[in-house]
Amino acid sequence: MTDTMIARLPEVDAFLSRASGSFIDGEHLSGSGRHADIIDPSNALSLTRLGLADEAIVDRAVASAKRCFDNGIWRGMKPAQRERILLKFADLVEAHGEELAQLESLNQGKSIHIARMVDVGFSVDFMRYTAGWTTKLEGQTTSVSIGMPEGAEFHAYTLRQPVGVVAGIVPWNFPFMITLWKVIPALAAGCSIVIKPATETPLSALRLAELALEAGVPAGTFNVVVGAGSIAGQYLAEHPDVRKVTFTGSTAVGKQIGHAAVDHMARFSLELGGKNPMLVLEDADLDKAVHGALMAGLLNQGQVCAAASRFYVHRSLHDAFCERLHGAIQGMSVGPGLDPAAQLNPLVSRRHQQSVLAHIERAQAEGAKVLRGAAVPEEGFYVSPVVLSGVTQQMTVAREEVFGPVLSVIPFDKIEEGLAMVNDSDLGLAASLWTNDLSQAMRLIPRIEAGTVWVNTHVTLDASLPFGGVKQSGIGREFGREAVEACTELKSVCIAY
Ligand code: TAP
Repeated sequence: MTDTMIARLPEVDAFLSRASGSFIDGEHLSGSGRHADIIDPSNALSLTRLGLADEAIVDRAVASAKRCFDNGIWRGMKPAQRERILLKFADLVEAHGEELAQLESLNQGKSIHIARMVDVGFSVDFMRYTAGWTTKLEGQTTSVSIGMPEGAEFHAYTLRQPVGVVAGIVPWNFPFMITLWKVIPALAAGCSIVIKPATETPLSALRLAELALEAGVPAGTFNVVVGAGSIAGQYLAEHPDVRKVTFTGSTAVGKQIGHAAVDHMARFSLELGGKNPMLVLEDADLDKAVHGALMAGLLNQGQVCAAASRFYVHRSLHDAFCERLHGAIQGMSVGPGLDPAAQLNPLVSRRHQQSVLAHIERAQAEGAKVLRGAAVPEEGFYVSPVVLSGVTQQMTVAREEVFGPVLSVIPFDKIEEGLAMVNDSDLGLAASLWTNDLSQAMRLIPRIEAGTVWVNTHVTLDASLPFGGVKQSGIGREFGREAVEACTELKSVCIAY
């Protein structure tokens, strides 16, 4: 650990003493009587204690969102006015960027650099881009051929209308950013929203709800319920007044949410993580591939749905690739997120730390060779990163999402063999291909089973590029026009004259 920790801003401490639980109708609300400590993953100490929502509090949040939707206070505004408010919200997030980055780093454990650049920096771009769709949603006129009654003429068109109350259920790996991925498309479409953050990481969503209010988003349009997934989350997904559920998290919970949504015919989108491969061809630039692998595998300690965790490397590069990855992870400095010199930070929780350690033990027991990284402190939820060599497709670590700093390397000889292993997964969120052979890349891209394929890069997202999975990685897309349209219903109108 280094002695370069940055000082906490007074605004962070002020927020920690102000937050009390959920945020409904523009006010903090302490909850049902049950409480949870919100933990700093670097030392396992409590940052604050929040009241937890039960079903009655979820009812209040949904009722507040529905009231705002029904009275048209938000959706009835001129689109340009809503766009201006969302842009002001983005300006406020930018102006409070350091405070928000510190809050996210403290609660999630992540590096302050990532919190500043990715969580806040990317989110501000995302907010501005998505706010722009507010004024660009449109239907179409269609050329109908209706033949009766005789002599009648018709004018027909489609109308895009906000779907109603949206429920957003958010995980703990990028709580700030993923909250905004749910909130901004919903608000741009004219919906109101109830966010349920992960119980471990609710702080940034609560602060965002305050800033939205300050920007002019009417009270009740953006509510946050802090409560257990099995109680508040499930009840929210099942709520008859919720018209769309958007979820990011595990495949198992995603399926339950999909079923709950279908039961009351709510629309739903599910972003369910991945077991994402990197395919390094014989001609690849090894320096770039190693650098890319470290970035793709260890960003946020590997707690990234799009992280690379299976590395298929041509046999001619395999040993050098493993050696260089191993060298890099041994030399990493370790410390809390608020230590700018730390390259490796704690995982989000004791529960998740134990799950990742169990995956590493199991991989070793199944025959993988474990190349360990820098030593980590016992205090806090750290896991030393590992490179696993000698991994086979059948091993659990090659098949299940670990969501931690665990890089499994598997050699291949023929491209077809590498491609077959890339596609040999139930999951299909993202993949990357490393080669300088343009024709090879162009031939392989359509054959890779993933929602996103990167070439010579990995985990590079943009607000304009739809993001989501195929196979067990989910249904629907975040970002771009698709994310906003997914918060609308298409109405067909046919006028006889
Ligand atoms: P999940 O259980 O899927 O949690 C994600 C969100 O769903 C949290 O807000 C959680 O609330 C809520 N939730 C849990 N059970 C629910 C239910 N029955 N109905 C409605 N909402 C519910 O993820 P996890 O257990 O925290 O992590 C498990 C694994 O999921 C990880 O190891 C990783 O493999 C994967 N994961 C993937 C992603 C992405 S980005 N795709 C993100 C996180 C985790 P609580 O926090 O209160 O439980």
